[in-house]
Amino acid sequence: VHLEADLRMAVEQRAFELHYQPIVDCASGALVGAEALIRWKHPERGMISPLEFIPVAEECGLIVPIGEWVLREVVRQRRDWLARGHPPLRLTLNVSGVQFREAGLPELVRTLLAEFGTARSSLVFEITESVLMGGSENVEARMCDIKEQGICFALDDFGTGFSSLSYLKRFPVDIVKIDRSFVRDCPDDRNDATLVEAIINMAHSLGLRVTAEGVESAEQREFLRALGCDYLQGYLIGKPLAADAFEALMAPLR
Ligand code: G
Ligand code: G
Ligand code: MN
Ligand code: NA
Repeated sequence: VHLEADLRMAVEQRAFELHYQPIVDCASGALVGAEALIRWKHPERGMISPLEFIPVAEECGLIVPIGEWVLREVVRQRRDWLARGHPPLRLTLNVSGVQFREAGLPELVRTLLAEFGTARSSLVFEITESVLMGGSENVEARMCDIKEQGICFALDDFGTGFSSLSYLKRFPVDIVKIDRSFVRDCPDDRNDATLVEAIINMAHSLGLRVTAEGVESAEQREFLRALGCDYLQGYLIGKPLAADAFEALMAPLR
């Protein structure tokens, strides 16, 4: 009930942190990136999951300042890691539909990239299919505007929504993230295994890269490797980690 009021205060006090979940190259196992995932440090309730507060934030508009904070924080974090000699990883962040449609987003991206001197092709915006569904002309123009600044787009939770193949063709998406509900029962469940194979082949034939989410077993990893999946993410690879713990993970790569 008081979530919205608490959230408003959290925005003012910057009571959020980002955790980073590693993403590896499927063929080599090399660390290539991380997904930034927001956490809310609530004074009484402890860490609150985004599943609980992002829908509230979208409802009341607070997602705009929160999303701006996430973007700024990712860009700042990337610069600091590079300055400390860590490898140039590709950082991905979730962009909500409300934030994506905000008039000021392309300008914000421009400002932050200039301010932090971020190299091209180092950031990925994860959007869901629902974002592509409203007003296609505007959506496409906006994606192009943002992509011109070197940012890539990944289609998150692929397979769970309307998953129209025409979206993949029509919009300038670079990466498809196969939802973890399809990966979970692979390779034993033949239906899921067939679907995952079909998504990978279709994405590749359209020139897109594929990230499998929710990879939890070595068997799943080998299955995905055999299918030529590009990137892996999931508890087998690593859980989301606080920034300093993630930095420790990168240290041997320096
Ligand atoms: O990390 P976790 O499993 O708790 O994330 C739950 C959900 O919250 C995921 O669907 C994820 O996409 C979403 N999420 C995590 N971080 C962010 C964020 O910074 N912005 C938005 N809009 N969604 C996020
Ligand atoms: O919707 P999105 O893909 O952004 O959701 C990411 C969420 O998935 C994160 O909250 C993260 O904690 C969760 N997650 C990441 N890897 C795994 C995994 O291997 N298994 C399960 N069950 N959840 C995962
Ligand atoms: Mn995501
Ligand atoms: Na997802």
